[in-house]
Amino acid sequence: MTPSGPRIPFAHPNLPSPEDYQKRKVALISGITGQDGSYLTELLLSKGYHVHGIIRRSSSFNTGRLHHLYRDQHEHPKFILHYGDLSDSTNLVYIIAQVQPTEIYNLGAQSHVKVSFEMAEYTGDVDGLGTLRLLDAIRTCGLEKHIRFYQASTSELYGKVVETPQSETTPFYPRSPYGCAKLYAFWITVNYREAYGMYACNGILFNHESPRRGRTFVTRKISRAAADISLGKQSCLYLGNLDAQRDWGHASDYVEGMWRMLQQPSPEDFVLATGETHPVREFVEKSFHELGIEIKWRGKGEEEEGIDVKTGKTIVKVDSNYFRPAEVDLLLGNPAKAERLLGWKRKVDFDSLVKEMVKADLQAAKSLVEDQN
Ligand code: NDP
Ligand code: GDR
Repeated sequence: MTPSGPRIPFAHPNLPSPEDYQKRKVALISGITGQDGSYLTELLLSKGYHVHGIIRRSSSFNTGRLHHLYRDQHEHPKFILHYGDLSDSTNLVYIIAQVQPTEIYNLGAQSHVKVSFEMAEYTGDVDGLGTLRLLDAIRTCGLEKHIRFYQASTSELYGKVVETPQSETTPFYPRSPYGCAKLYAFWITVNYREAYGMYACNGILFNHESPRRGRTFVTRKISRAAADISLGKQSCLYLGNLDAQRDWGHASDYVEGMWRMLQQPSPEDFVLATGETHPVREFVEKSFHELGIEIKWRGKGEEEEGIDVKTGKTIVKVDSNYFRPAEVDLLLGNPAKAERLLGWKRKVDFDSLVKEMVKADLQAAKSLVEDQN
């Protein structure tokens, strides 16, 4: 017996074959207002896609990262935003039925690991069950053979170090409610691929950053603070674990990999990473160095601080409030499969990433100072 599942309240009565349907190139992005959503939108618009995004209703402005792309839909009918939420199944069904996308990129998530310890149930609901809701919405619309689905999986699945470098075959051992929710999302994506023949892929992406990175993630927190400290607008940067090591790439490279995953003859899961790892401490040193400030470290553990060599002032301090109940000590990815099968390779290296982020934050901080004068 072939499993078929619920049928078909909304599906188009004259649905073309999956091959003909795919020719339309219509993308739907959850999490479009986030860092990756904005770079992916740029990429897909440049490739001639119609791009639809799901945005959350908010009392304050949350579309800043799309500002340079968005025009009123009367002027720019190729880019349309819809109100929605990964916790609202009916809304997801409605959007998919209306948009009839050829590709869905599920980037929406409560994506902050530390926050997930404080909002564990919510994170499980949105990051874990939210993925199920989207997959089921596709089936409810009768489009499971027509839509290609990308799931934003993460190197946080590896968590506790079992082996390095981490690849598609490394066992998972998540270390946070976020990692556990994303583990469910990973497997439900695999399960729907196997159970219903859906074209559904997991991109297991290692950390990727940019000037558009959220301000509470460590790289952006550092680049902003370094800029502000160099201008005398802030005196000290407070951080948690300086010894955690991450495989940091640039978001613009990684969205290219997401797109490539959905252009293959058959769906598979892929790691995207740089193959290099660096401690948080090095990101701090390099950021200040870009601004002509050299740091020397003094003390250990919770007492550690970074001193400006020239002035003798403390400009970095450890604050244990930023430690996590369980930490992921080391991430180092092996992108060999993506390089071989997708022809993907990161373009931006670690030093260029730090430079770009610090430069952008310095410029922003300077123009704010000018505005205030
Ligand atoms: P961001 O935190 O910048 O963006 C998250 C997006 O999800 C925002 O658009 C946010 O909307 C939206 N969102 C949050 N909650 C909901 C909800 N309940 N319903 C619908 N949308 C929601 O993340 P990134 O762009 O950095 O990451 C994109 C995805 O990739 C995430 O799923 C993340 O977990 C994953 N990932 C990220 C990596 C990275 O290094 N950046 C690495 C590996 C995976 P709003 O703007 O309104 O808050
Ligand atoms: P991460 O990113 O948890 O890897 O998740 P984050 O930048 O938050 O932390 C990286 C490492 O830096 C240490 N750290 C601090 N982190 C923050 N945020 N603030 C601090 O003050 C601080 N001090 C030290 C952390 O302990 C950690 O070890 C990101 C998110 O984008 C996830 O959504 C994504 O899945 C993973 O990357 C891959």
